[in-house]
Amino acid sequence: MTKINWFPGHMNRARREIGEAIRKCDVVVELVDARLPRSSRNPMLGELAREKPILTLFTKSDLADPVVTEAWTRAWEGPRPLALVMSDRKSVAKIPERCRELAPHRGGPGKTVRILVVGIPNVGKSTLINTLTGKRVAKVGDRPAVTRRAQRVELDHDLSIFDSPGVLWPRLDDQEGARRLAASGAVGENAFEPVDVAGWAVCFVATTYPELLEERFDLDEGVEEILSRTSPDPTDATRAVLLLEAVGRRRGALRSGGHVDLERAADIFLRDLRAGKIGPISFERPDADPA
Ligand SMILES: Nc1nc2c(ncn2[C@@H]2O[C@H](COP(=O)(O)OP(=O)(O)OP(=O)(O)O)[C@@H](O)[C@H]2O)c(=O)[nH]1
Ligand SMILES: [Mg+2]
Repeated sequence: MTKINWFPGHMNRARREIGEAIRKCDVVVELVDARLPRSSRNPMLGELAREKPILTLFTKSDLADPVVTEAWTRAWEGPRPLALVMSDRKSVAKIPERCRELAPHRGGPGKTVRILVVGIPNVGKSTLINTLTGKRVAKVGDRPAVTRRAQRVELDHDLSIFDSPGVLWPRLDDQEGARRLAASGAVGENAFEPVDVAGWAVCFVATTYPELLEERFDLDEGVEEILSRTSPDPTDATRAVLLLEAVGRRRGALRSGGHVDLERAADIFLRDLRAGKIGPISFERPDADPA
């Protein structure tokens, strides 16, 4: 397994800039990916935010397993997180009230509750800001935007939001979390081997959500069958290869001689997984060993 080694550039500068932005706000809105709340959380946010209240939002909850998301919101320390879809106006409409509750000393004339949105790359920060403001203030799919001078946009007479989010870095100290991040789409494409990450992910889906995998790819050889004759040992790649081959064969990802093109099969699988086409899938559970 090739090591995933990725870091958003200029981390120290990002850390300083976010520290400054946090000082100018009243509520920090922290975005984590509902599919992997543990690994998509920034390890230093608590320290950076110090005494400022943090409202956690689980983004992309349309892509996560709702039962697991519910368990996560109950197990979370601090104010109960909201599980949302960032592009959905009704979904994000609950945020202002929660922010007002978290900053009761603010809200009078000249004392708007100032909200700062923070989170790791690709978690949905720009989408949320645009949905909340009803404007296209932040570029969706854009790369880290901390360098732009942050402006505040009024959300209401007593509430405002910075139009530039704070881009945080995820935890990459453990390789299993890094693999989950890569599978979810949070890690730059050049930092990992797609066949490694897709191989891990297809084994995870096969063991955790076998019926979703069978249905999406209409697998002629049952997933159970492949699982029963291969080892779950992650150092043995047989299971991953057989599953990716089954996916690739179904999608016509073949090379001359009828061999499956594993790289193409990996791309197909990861694209479907990230778009939610396989079904709602959570990569982490609150009760599992902290990884
Ligand atoms: N399915 C789903 N997709 C989402 C959701 N929120 C954001 N996205 C998608 O995720 C991708 C990244 O969204 P952005 O809003 O650009 O993320 P960001 O946090 O601003 O990313 P950076 O600027 O790179 O740090 C886009 O393709 C969005 O359409 C959500 O709740 N559900
Ligand atoms: Mg953005």
